Amino acid sequence: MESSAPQPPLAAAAIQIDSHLDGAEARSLAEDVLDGLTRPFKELPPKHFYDARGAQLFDQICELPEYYPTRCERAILSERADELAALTGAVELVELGSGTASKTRVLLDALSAAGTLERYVPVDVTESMVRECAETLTAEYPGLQVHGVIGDFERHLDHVPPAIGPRIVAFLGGTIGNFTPGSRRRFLREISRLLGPEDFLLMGTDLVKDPRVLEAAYDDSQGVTAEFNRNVLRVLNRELQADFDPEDFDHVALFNEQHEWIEMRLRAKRELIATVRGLDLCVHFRAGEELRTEISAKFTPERVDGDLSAAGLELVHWLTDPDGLFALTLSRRTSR
Ligand code: AVJ
Repeated sequence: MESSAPQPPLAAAAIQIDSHLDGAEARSLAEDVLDGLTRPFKELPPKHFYDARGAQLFDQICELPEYYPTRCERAILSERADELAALTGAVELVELGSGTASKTRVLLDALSAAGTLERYVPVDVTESMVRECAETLTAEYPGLQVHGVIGDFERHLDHVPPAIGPRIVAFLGGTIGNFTPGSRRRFLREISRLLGPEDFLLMGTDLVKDPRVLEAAYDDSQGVTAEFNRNVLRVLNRELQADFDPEDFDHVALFNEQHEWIEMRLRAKRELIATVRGLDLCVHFRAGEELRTEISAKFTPERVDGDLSAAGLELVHWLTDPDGLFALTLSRRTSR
């Protein structure tokens, strides 16, 4: 299924947008809820946080004093983007989960200054974000082609257009941490299939550190993260006609030292039964029972390296902020 938005003549040449949304998103929410809320240890995957309100809350999280990853990643990018541009010679940037593309400009600026920039390929499930960033970026960078892919990067990587020259595939923000270890390697392997011999993966990973720093980043004093966490219940209420009262749940964030990941959970303040009408489902919570809503893995250099190698990738460059809180890695396919 492909569609191009009507554009004024000039922009028409610069922008192409393919949409791969076909109702599978709604089905996957239904499946995840049925599967996740009927288990002895209740769980939902974090991808369902991001409706319009969730995306807005996440943007607010990125501004919080406690939430360092976004700031650190942006600082590393600003510091090293020119070097990355020179090293890769990339003519195009593919960005998985591009969102508002706010950090993207740093890279586009560097590629543009190096004189190599030709195309930007944002991949995101949120149609409005892909369309808006296509409009603004083609206006900001004269001559830039934008080929947007509206879809889920876990399912639609096949629809990323073929490379037009050396490219950087960017997967930023530490989102790789949302995958469980096994599925993380599987996903990295899928990414590696997108890479030709001249291409690079640029990935952001949050690093293991003092648990107090980590836990504060996921349990901020203004309660924005708590609202973000509870927002998944509002998504269920709206999309699946559920009747959760988000205020029945406390926000919990803790660092699991054994797995080296942050877990966010929603803890029922009292015994309750929620109805999910769209699924004909009743869900019982004991008082204090928890629903896990996110894991966000934290990495050591060894773990990043191990995951990359397992996916057929080799580390080319390890970039970190002065405090060593966050890392950006540049890697490429292992040559054989
Ligand atoms: C967007 C997945 C990178 O795990 O830090 C922020 C999401 N969750 N605060 C992260 C998130 C709670 C974020 N990622």
